[in-house]
Amino acid sequence: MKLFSKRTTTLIIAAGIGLAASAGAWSEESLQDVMKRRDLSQQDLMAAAKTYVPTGKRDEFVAFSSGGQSGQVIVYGIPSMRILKYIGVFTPEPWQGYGFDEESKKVLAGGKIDGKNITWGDTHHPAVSETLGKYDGQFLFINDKANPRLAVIDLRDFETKQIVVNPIYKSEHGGAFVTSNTEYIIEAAQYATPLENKKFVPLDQFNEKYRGGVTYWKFDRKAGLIDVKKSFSLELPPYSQDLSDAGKGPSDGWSFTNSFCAERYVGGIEKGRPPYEAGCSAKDTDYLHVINWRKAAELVAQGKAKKINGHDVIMMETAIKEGILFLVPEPKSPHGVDVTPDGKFMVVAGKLDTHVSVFSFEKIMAAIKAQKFEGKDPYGIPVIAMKDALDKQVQLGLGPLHTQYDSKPCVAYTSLYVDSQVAKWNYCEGKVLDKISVHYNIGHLMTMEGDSMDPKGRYLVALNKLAIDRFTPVGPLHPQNHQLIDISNDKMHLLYDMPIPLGEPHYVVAIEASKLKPAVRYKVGTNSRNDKPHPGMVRAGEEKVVRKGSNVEVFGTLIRSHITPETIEVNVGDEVTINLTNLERAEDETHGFAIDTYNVHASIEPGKTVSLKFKADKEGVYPYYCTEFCSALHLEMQGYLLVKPKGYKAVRAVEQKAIYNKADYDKQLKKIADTQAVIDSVVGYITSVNYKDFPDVVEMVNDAFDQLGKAPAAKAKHEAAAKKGDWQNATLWAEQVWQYQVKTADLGLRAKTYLEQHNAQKVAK
Ligand code: K7E
Ligand code: CUA
Repeated sequence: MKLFSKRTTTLIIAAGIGLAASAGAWSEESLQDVMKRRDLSQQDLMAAAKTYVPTGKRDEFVAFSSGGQSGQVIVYGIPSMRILKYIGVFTPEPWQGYGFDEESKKVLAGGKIDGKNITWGDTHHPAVSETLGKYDGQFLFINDKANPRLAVIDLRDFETKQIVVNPIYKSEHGGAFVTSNTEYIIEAAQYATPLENKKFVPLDQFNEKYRGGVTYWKFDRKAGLIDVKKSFSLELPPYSQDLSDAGKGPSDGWSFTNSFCAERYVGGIEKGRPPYEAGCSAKDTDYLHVINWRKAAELVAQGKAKKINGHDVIMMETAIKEGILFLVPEPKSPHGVDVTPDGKFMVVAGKLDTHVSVFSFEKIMAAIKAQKFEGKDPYGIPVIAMKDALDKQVQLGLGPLHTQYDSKPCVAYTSLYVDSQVAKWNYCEGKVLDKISVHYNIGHLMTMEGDSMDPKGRYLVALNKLAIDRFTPVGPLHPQNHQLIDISNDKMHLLYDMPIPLGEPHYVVAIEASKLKPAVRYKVGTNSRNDKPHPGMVRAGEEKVVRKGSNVEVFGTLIRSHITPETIEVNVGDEVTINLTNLERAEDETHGFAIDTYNVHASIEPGKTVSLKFKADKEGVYPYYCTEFCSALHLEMQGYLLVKPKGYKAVRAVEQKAIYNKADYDKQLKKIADTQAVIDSVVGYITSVNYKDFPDVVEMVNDAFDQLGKAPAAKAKHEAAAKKGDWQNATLWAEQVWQYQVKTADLGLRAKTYLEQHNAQKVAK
């Protein structure tokens, strides 16, 4: 697209007026007319008013949703439910260049298992980092159930920085859950396997050789990374550990992990054995694992762990002897275990039981202190009787799964999978307060900061597995349905249905938007994936191509509207590395970079440096271009990669026929003078107000002057050419001066608009 000419613009406006007139004066429709035409009730209008975020306004909360099988994270706003971003995590994501530039490939390579590239993930549970049990908005963690991995996302730039592979599991589900100060990120195994897992072990040795476990990944907040060496695990029985939660307040230092199939049943329907589903739910109870992680960490420091696959594991024998591991029977096939905001209770919901069980941390501690156990499990772990640990059970409905909390004391919400309902109830008094139907089959639910010590109430999102009859059909595979529910009153009200078309999200967390402080730009030359200066970075004017044998390394830059260099010549068979730095300081001035055939793409946000690597194994002509519509001359942001055949010799240099004359040159000079007048007036305005109080504007102004600072060199060139009567080069270099001016003016106008909108004040000169 080129800029519209005046004539086209006039035509478009004229056409617009004609359309409005023929459609019968839409603007004169009343609210009642619209309600009638669109068949809307008063309730619909109320829901719309509660969720609609007008242009220019923003959401109160930001949600981070697991992207399920997409291996990504979905970011959306609440209450508008507008999607803001997809974050590539376990899966390549081309828009962000994730998995296509060298820096992000390195992050993904952290997720290789036994040298195998795994380019998808089954993300289940995101967790925001916490300080003193409250969301601090600094980091996000998410697990991959299919391949036992955990990822770290930095919320300064919403980029994935690290993927770690669990060294002893083959699947995991009870992650990511953080301890109160994000000392550790908890991850529990799901399907039991031998922990070394190097050799074949037949299923008939399930009870003896197969194991579960819980891993505590140590988080180094300063580095923003998991410290693999300081992380450890606990060996657990092969009970199919499920969801976990960390204690808080009085229960800080402890963690809780559910299990299902404590029967340790091994199926084999094809051999005539009853299937897993029958064998795994035969007993009335499974086990809640109660673990003192703080003491466990001390034991590891004292050298009491065993190294398995190079990783510290506290064996069951040690855990029992040291008194850090206990079991509590819980109604069969439980799913969620959710610690209350005050840290006093653990709410467990069993899929096959109509009750939620509220366990008391105080009672559990009393039983441990008195050494009051009803017995031991087959591995010798002390078992606390259910009645000695239980505070109460509350009947909620069919298929309770997960629980979240309100800002109002004692108020909890539990999802009912089979009933397709959300139950609101009071866990102090043990009574049901309200129920609302959802469409259909809810898994997790989520309230604002509702798993922290400081829930914010207001909204609840129901994450429904089925979306029957809610959306326009799009084939047999339906989108998922996130339903927004108003919980600010006694009765719950359904506000909005949001289709999620990327995978099956299992869990979502939402944080107050004001707690997030994302950056707008990087320090020039930053490798965003490790936050360090990138060795491939160059500044304007320093661009170069370095050849060492058959290795060609390009050090290039991008700024509106050119890529430097504009031609890259290599020989067939060369190993090519292209480093690119985006020199822009202006907000949202991202450039993309793509070369056809070689499967490379980069997203280079202001200040970022990336490198792209490929082998130029086929001679030919390969255009490269910027993939973001960054400016009026974006299409001209282009160049050629020329892969020359063996032994090629250039015959002559590129020559272009002269087409400009003195009149053209004079026209250019006039254009430059006019544009300068615009720049002067904008600069006059900006410097007349307190623009220095607005860091974003300061960046734009710096950027603008950076552009204008390049004009004198081009001016010298056009003047020198004009002196010699070389009108061709004089005209083109004058055009280049104007290009710098246009970019300056563009930034200046943006700065001016920003200042006006933010009520900048006049300053004394
Ligand atoms: Cu219930 Cu993986 Cu938390 Cu799905 S999980 S719903
Ligand atoms: Cu840069 Cu388009």
